[in-house]
Amino acid sequence: MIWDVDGTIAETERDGHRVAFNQAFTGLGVPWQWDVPTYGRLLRVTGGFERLIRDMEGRAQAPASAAERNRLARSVHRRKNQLYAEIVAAGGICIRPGVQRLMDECASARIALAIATTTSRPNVEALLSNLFGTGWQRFAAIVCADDAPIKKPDPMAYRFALERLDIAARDAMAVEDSPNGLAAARAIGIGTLITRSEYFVADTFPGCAGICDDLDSAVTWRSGSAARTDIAALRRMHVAWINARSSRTPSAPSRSRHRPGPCG
Ligand code: XBP
Ligand code: MG
Repeated sequence: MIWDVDGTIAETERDGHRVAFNQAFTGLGVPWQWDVPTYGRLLRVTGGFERLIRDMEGRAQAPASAAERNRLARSVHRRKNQLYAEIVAAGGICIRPGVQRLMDECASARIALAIATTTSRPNVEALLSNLFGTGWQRFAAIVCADDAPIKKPDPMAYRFALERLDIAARDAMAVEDSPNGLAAARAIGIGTLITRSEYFVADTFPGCAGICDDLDSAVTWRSGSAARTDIAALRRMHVAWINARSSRTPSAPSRSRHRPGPCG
């Protein structure tokens, strides 16, 4: 199970990263703020640094030269990450429903857990150590923006996670909350469960393996549904997704070459 972080494990964006960006703007004398809808539009750009650059391209108050905008984005992003860590340490970000339970179920079933995120490592470490304590080292692979600089929707983070886990794409499942995250996992053939987050609640997610409002709520997939996402639901969803892919892709590896994976 390869987990996205922001929006999937916790609702980090509106009350975490966005608030920290605004505090950094104020502290550094940057004359603008990001309100909730503005940040929602900017979230289509993955990566906090890239988000800053994209926003400045359309702002009259932003520095004129690309070099100056780059410099400003670097210092805002650095300060934002410090402030984000403070928000997390103060208990400002909670784990989403069902995440801890499903991770524990995976661990009991000896299903490896991994992380594939476009977020910088310090933010991932701040969040996971706060949510999971010392147990956050339970992940067999953690791929962050620092490891995979080409960000989602590029599949680089997922490719590196598969390499570190030493498994094939069809033997993994991803858990994501955003269209860019789904596109990244799908691009290398990983079946993806969508757990809707507040900023992507209106998206439709064509091509996902399954979808739910959160992991403790009803989950549906191509040929079934369950009251919540547990290991049994994941296995059935994964099989349905593999079967649907095989019927669309005649050249897919035959069943005899399929190594049994975590979800069937
Ligand atoms: C997460 C991101 C990140 C976070 C902020 O996307 O796009 O940019 O918003 O973190 P995903 P950084 O959930 O798809 O991985 O400031 O460290 O980039
Ligand atoms: Mg996300």
